[in-house]
Amino acid sequence: MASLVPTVKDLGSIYSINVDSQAKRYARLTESFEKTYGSKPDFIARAPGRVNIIGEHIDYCGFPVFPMAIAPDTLIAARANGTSRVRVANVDSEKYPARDFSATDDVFDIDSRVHEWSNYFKCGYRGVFDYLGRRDGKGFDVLLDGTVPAGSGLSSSAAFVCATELAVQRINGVDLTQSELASIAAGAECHVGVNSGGMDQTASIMGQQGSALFIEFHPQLRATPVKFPETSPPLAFVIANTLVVSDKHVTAPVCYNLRVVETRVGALILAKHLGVADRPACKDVDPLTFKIVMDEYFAAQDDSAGKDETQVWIDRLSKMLDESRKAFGAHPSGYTRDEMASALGMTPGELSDKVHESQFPVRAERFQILNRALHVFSETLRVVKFRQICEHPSGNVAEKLGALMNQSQDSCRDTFECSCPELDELCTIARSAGAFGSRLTGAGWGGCSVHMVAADKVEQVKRALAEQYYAKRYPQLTAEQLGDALFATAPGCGACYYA
Ligand code: NG1
Ligand code: MG
Repeated sequence: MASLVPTVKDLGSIYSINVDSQAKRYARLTESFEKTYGSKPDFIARAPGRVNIIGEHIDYCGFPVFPMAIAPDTLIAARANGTSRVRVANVDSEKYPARDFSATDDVFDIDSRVHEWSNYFKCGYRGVFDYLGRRDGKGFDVLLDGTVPAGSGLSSSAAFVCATELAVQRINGVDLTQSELASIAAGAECHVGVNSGGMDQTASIMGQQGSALFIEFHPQLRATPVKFPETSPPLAFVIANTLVVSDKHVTAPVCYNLRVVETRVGALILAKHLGVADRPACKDVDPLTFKIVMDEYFAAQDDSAGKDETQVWIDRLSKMLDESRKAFGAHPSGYTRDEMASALGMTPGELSDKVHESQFPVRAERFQILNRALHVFSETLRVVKFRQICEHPSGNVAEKLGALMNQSQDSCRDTFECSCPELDELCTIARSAGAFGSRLTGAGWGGCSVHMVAADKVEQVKRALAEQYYAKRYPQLTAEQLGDALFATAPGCGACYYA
């Protein structure tokens, strides 16, 4: 069994950088825990953030994505306290003050209107017990140390919720599978008011050292490790944070949750257009997604004979792109609420219920269904092509993969409208400095960008970003802050325990 303070060798398999400082971090956390609660923790649970390489805003449409776990993470030091109270504290106690609540009632009572850090802990706790159908959770003491910057698109929230789940199941003597943990965590984040997909939680739980993950959500959750092609010099990834904080909690009604609604309404209208809306697979599912509509449309057709899996994807998605242009083409500048409702033969109130607006309210004059659909289907095409190039490399693989990342960024900026000037600027600078491909990662509207770079160009690209972006926009950054905002990363392993 691993010790509470992992050896440098243990850590080497998780953190490709700063292994010594990580060892000190675990030791410090154990010491602080002892100072706070009077005894050593029983164990430390760790869950990483992730960077999405390609496949943005398609997880909640049921389509596959291509992320990898990274070194920044959440550590939760935990010890059973023999009561039913949970005491949570954070090493950054100024920003995140200590809280105390009951494991049997309070964890089920989450006010999503209040931005409160411990809500994410409650989500993780509640997720496990909702799944078990019980309310008899045990109390424990918690000290948390997170290094994934909040609101940066690197999934600090998933790292927090997944680490919590790990701690909760261990304290309560429960043993869930990785798929259960990932699905529970994905569903649990809805309690903080975000109508999210399952990419982040799956990457955090199932991440594999040295591989990205091709994650499918439908018909069931499946994560296939995929290695990047071997090139000379090897491929490396640089993450650059705009330092524009995209606070989902605040922006959800006009950004993230609005996009979810636009794609959900799109799925309903497309199902009607394709004549599959009344089939049980579409009628009885909630929420209906573009993936389900596509599968249902092809269910009765024998379109895959003699084709490999990638070709089937490409043909089906191309057809969906054509059909989307037909289905939504009469509303090139968007739908009003009335127009969406009438396209579906519903009242605006019925439609609002259908997309769960009481839980996730959204605001827009016009809903851009055509553009959102074009992004979703074309982005999925890029994901399956990206995977195919990784698995069957030939020719200029780095250039091909980079081109797909650049096209993804164009689509996120122009068609899905989830970029921002700072993200665009980072991409332009990195490409000029030699990156093969550059794009935003995660939800967008701020947060981080990711750049695929030849290993021998990492310093050159970082220098260009430091001089042309950070020095100009954030001249006051210390070297340490710059290091947290701009760093190279490699695929790391998923959630685990120490001791
Ligand atoms: P981040 O970047 O963590 O806010 C969000 C969603 C993902 C996915 C991406 C966009 C959450 C917890 N995560 O990620 O499910 O939809 O945006 O691809 O909301
Ligand atoms: Mg998040």
